[in-house]
Amino acid sequence: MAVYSSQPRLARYVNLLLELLIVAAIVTGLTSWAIGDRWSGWLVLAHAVIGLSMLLLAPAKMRGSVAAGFRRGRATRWVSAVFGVLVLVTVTLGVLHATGLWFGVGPWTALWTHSLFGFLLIPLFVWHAVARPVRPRAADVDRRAVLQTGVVAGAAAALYATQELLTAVTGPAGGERRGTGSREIGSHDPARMPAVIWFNDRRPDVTDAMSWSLSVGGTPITIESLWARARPVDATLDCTGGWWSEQAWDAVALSDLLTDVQGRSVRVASRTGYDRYFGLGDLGKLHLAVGYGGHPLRPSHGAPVRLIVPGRRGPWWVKWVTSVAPSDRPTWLQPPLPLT
Ligand SMILES: Nc1nc2c(c(=O)[nH]1)N[C@H]1C(S)=C(S)[C@@H](COP(=O)(O)O)O[C@H]1N2
Ligand SMILES: [Mo]
Repeated sequence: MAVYSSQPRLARYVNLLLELLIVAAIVTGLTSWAIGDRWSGWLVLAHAVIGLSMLLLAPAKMRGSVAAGFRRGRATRWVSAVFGVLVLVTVTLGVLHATGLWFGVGPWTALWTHSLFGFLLIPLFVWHAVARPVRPRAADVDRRAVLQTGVVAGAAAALYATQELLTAVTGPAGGERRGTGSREIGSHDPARMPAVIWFNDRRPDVTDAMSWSLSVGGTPITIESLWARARPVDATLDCTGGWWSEQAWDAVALSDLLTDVQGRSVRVASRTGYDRYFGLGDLGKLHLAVGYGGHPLRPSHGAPVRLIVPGRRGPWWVKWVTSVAPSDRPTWLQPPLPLT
């Protein structure tokens, strides 16, 4: 492994910084995505600056260890190349999403594809970190390194500010952007609101809403009785695919239907098997919606009844709900992506 420690200082520095940036990008990306609205504005800002820093370092990386790696000609150089290209494509998709220059094709929105590639990057990153370890020397972490890092971060922040200013002025995307980075579509116009379903899920055939079977805390509840109790609740569905839409949902608070819950969480399950577990502290936010703007939900939007969770991202908004039940499962014991 002498080769690595004999790398020039600048190449070592670039490699180390890139590695830290990728970890930071994955962490900020995943958390901004998982937590909902509260801190996501700051996380999205950090995520953007991290991504742009990686772009700025790309030329130095190409001149340094990429060129050297190709000269060495190991068979696995192609895996490294795929990794590098995937990083560049992922960051580029992030920029396309943020600027609205390209929204994507159909369900393959720029942001969704960005996240998918982000997930694919994780194993490649781990492989790369093990197979091509960066061997920093104690002397590398000096004033010069701190200064260089400051310059890279400052340049990336300036680039981001310019990018945001240009998009605000020229507005290629249209649609107001939230702190989460998502853009507005079809608010108070459900016909224009997109419908999103995971690849492995399928919309159930609902022929008769009135015979839908829904049980809340073990008690059967009819759609009719939900309509009778429903009140308008303004809430914003913010899909991780990069769009948001506000509707006046006709909805009933779960806290009105479910009292005295015993257990560690509440499981909300779809007829399709898709489910999410919520902490008991979240119960006040959860609502069962049967319509929007006084009209019943469309089949693709979860008819006859779906969950709405103000302040949480789209994946939590379970559609075609058949059961709400207390559970002993802690909420952390669920996949970040609902796999049905
Ligand atoms: N049963 C089920 N519910 C689901 C999904 C799904 O695939 N299956 N997708 C979720 C995601 S990712 C989002 S963004 C919203 C989309 O709601 P919409 O189709 O009404 O826009 O539903 C959520 N609820
Ligand atoms: Mo979504």
